[in-house]
Amino acid sequence: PQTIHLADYTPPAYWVEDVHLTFRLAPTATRVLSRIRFVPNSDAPGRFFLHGEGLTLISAKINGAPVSPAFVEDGLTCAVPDGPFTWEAEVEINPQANTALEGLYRSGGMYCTQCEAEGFRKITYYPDRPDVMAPFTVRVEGSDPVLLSNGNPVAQGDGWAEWHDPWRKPAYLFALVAGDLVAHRDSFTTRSGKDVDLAIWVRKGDLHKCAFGMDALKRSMDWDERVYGREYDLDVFNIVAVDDFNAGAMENKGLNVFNASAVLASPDTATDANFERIESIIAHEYFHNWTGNRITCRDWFQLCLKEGLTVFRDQQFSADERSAPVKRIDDVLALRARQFREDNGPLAHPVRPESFVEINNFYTATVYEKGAELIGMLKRLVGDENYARALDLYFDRHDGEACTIEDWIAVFEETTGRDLSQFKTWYSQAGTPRLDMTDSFADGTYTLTFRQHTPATPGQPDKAPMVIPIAVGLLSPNGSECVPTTLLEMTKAEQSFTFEGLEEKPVPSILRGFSAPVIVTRKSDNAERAFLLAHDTDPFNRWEAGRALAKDALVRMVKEGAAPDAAFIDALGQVLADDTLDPAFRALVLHLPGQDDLAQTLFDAGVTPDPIAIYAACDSMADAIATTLESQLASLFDAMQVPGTYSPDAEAAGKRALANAALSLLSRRDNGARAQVQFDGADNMTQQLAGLGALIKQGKGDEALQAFYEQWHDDRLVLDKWFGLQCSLAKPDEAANVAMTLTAHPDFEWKNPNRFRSVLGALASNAAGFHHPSGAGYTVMADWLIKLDPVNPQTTARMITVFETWRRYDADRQALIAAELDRIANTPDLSRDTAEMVSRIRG
Ligand code: BAL
Ligand code: ZN
Repeated sequence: PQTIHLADYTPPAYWVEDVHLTFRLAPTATRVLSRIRFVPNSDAPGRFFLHGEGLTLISAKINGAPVSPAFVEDGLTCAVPDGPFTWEAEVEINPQANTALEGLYRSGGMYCTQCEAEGFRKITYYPDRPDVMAPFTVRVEGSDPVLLSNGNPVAQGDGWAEWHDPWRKPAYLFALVAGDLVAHRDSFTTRSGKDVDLAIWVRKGDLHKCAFGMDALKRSMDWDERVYGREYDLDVFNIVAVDDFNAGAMENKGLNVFNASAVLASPDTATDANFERIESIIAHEYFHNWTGNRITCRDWFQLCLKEGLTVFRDQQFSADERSAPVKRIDDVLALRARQFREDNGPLAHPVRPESFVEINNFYTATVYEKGAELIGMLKRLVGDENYARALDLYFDRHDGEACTIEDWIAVFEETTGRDLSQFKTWYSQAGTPRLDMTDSFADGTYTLTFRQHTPATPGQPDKAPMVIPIAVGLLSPNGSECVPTTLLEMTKAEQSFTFEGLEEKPVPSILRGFSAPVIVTRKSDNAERAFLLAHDTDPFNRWEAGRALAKDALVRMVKEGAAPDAAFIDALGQVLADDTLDPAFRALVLHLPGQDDLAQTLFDAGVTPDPIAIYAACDSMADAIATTLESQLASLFDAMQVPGTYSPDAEAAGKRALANAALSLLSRRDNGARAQVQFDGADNMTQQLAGLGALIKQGKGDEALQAFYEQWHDDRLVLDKWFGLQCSLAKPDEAANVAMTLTAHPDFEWKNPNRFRSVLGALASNAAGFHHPSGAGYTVMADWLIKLDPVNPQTTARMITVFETWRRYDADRQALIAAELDRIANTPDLSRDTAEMVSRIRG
């Protein structure tokens, strides 16, 4: 397969002036008629080429005269006139056979599309690249009652509907949906007085699950007007829920298509975490209307231009709607769990990659989450006002264009007069910088000295120093803050900063709010951590101090066979007792570090991690916490019950999170008694699932699992939870077997990505089970990846990242994983997606 390089970018030889499409829908033989007006690009003359994949060409014409194009790799070419011309084609495609869920496909009896990144070429012949933008007019003909496409509805009749999208867009934002759907409707009046019809389209039985998503959409529209000055620009905004979808959702212009799990929620079927995720994904897709759609990417190497910025914007939105400190901690937890892991292994790549084989493999945590961190750093470095001015300039200057990271950086340079060339290194250099720190105090002057170092990553042995915004505060030994948060700008490999006029040596609180995506390698002692946990005014660092205490205690248990640290448990008790602290924050402190996180920490410390030993340490720490803090946890559990009708708001969800964290520990003491009561009496999914999880962990879940199945087997999204919980909570010895048994269950619809992930993804999340020394977890995973690859390469290639950390482990485990990776690699006709991933992971 061909490797595509950023350096090889050339502009398109032909622009598209407008596009007319007619779809004659039929499950196995849909006809797509296109009429496209092309104009030569006088700046970059070249061959006329249209992408196309898996299409049957019925006829083609240029300016009305039949032509016979030449088929070349990935598409066709044809002799064309000098000057503008009209291309017409009729192709046939088979949506029913499209199990890859890219292009036009069938899901649950409806038609839907997914075109990002390169799916439109599976619909018709077209210059399928994001820098070719055009207005689209689409006629949909079919027997379904609902026929949707992008833009505004123009006309409709019996068995047809016409849509026009006046905003020039790349083909990856094209969408079509047809089905027997019903709508949850509402409306929004923009600040300039334009009325927008809003609808969430679902299957009939799901209508009661749309209210929260609609509310989140209206709040997003309002927020984008208030905070970014961005108004919606069509008469309608449609969202459709589909069961079979590779990712979370897609921002198609005016017609967002959502994985049902990312939009449908009712109190009895969705957890607090589900509601929160739905709110952020609805916001994310809506915000793309400006950051992604009105201003798009010149080429796929610029993916972070829209994704990093849009993730940053959705994170800001959630922080405003909920608790900002809790949101920041959650975001950093996710960043460390997914992006740091990626940066530390064979899949490390820059936020703006420089080459790829299959672009679908670069929808990664690095592009998205680290991309968002770069926006946050930029905002910190230039200040809020300059950030707002730079964004205004970006929208004014580039509306309707396909842009690059250079365009993005330029608006900041022009707004501030600052040279941001060093900052750009964050886009080109892979790997997580390590930040070390030493300090000294003499004559009232406190000096902090930082050293930065970024480890080598594939293809990048040597790294340049980065500009790192380090937010620092200083605390007096009595616990009061003597220097409030100050932003230090580190630009060199080693750099010192001084603070004058201090009476005594302060305690530093560094990297407040996680001001840069780096790993602080400085080893503070536990006394300092306990001090910061008790006194830091920065909520993030307060949590971070508790996290460091927990990690230190667990690492000593694994490495040295130490007993659970009584001082840590005592400090935990003090946080739990502090009623001034947000319950959601206390719940986060109560959650022990994840087992994968501990494995990486041990590996970084030069210790080969043993997942079984890590599991045992976490288990015995949880026992010790439950025993020592039992009465406190019991009081907390009672105090945090939320009476009355369920509401997914942040305050109630925070209380439930704390109560359920307590429940999980208390179940070790009461043998699951409270969990059983909660499960039996629950009137919402958060409580029901927490009860079920606690029972499973105590080995008492059989009856509850059966009852849960009987109650929910008709609800696909809830049934995913039933599958997932059994795999993620299975004991290490049993996990592979549980997964294998569940894959034989009649409800294991393995071609549905959500269901596939609910078993195989959940197995991988069970670190000790997946990495059981028998290798059974690896084998069941590889068996299923091999089976899924010909059906759905994208989901396979994403799932294979479960093996990305394999070099951390001992020789026996490495040999077992290598054998499975080789087995996958040697599978005949492996997809380009999976072949690229397996070769990068295997190295
Ligand atoms: N653009 C793909 C889905 C998303 O990031 O919103
Ligand atoms: Zn996005």
